[in-house]
Amino acid sequence: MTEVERAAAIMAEQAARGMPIVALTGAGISAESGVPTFRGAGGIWTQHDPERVATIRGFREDPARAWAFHQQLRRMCRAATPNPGHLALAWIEVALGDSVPTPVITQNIDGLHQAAGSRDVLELHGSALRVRCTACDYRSDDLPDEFEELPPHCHCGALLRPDVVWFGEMLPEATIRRAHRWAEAAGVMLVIGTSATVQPAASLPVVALRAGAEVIEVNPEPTALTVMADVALPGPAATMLPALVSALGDHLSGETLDVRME
Ligand code: BV8
Ligand code: ZN
Repeated sequence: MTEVERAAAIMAEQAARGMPIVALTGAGISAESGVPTFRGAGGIWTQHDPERVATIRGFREDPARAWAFHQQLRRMCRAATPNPGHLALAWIEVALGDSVPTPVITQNIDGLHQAAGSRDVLELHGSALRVRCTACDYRSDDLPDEFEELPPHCHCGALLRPDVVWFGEMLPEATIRRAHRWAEAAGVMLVIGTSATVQPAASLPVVALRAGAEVIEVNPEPTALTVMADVALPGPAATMLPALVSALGDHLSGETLDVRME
């Protein structure tokens, strides 16, 4: 039995018991959509100092500089389309139907899971596509990518900011609470494309393991989680996840789930 088949058998068994199949994703699942990862070769943090562009202090120091970075990020996210990895997760949701919860907890801010059709996406770090006011409760996810002047201002006169969670900022309370609950309830946690370095997201797989979930990691590189995972699938998400879904199909209603990923 290959590791992909073993992972599929674990998912099928947990799904048959109605146990949630919870995905936790990081920047790696969007790599094959052309959105660069943050760490590792060519990562965003090798070209930009997160202190200056991804902290509230850096924003306050020079909002135009932070906005120039985020404007670039927004452009890349807007230009990206879901890859077979995103589509495979949306397929799992369809294939398992309403009787098995399949939430997607993501650290990503690119909106690609929603674009792929996943319906229960928890955005731990917000969205690069959404903008909010630093003073009033204005929020929008359809402002133009190119603002005439940087930094952009709200109609109330205050500065606008990307609706993302910067380092040192709290995650949206309700979202991280729900993510914790899913980690505790999970039958399986698929941990895909994350270096498992940023807290508190990186603690979710440990919460799941402690609560008795089986953890399947999809990542071409080993991470701190790999030794703890029940199955490690060492490859890119856009290849591994469709293979996993096809193997899962062999277990569901007996025929191969023909997951055509065009
Ligand atoms: C918080 C928005 C409470 C950015 C991001 C000391 C001082 C202050 C804080 C801390 C501290 N020590 C720890 C902390 C907490 C800090 C933290 O964890 N720091 C780390 C770096 C040590 N966390 C926080 O600050 C969080 N808030 O804790 O508040 C608090 C407050 C004050 C003090 C203490 C606590 C907020 C965290 C959120 C930060 N915002 N993004 C923006 O857009 O402006 S984080 C950033 O990292 C992205 O969101 C990203 O998603 C996230 C995690 O990275 P990954 O997704 O894992 O991506 P990465 O590039 O790292 O890895 C990619 C992986 O994919 C690799 O493993 C690679 O092998 C793999 N891969 C590559 N290709 C593929 C692939 N996998 C599959 N397929 C492929 N094809
Ligand atoms: Zn305002």
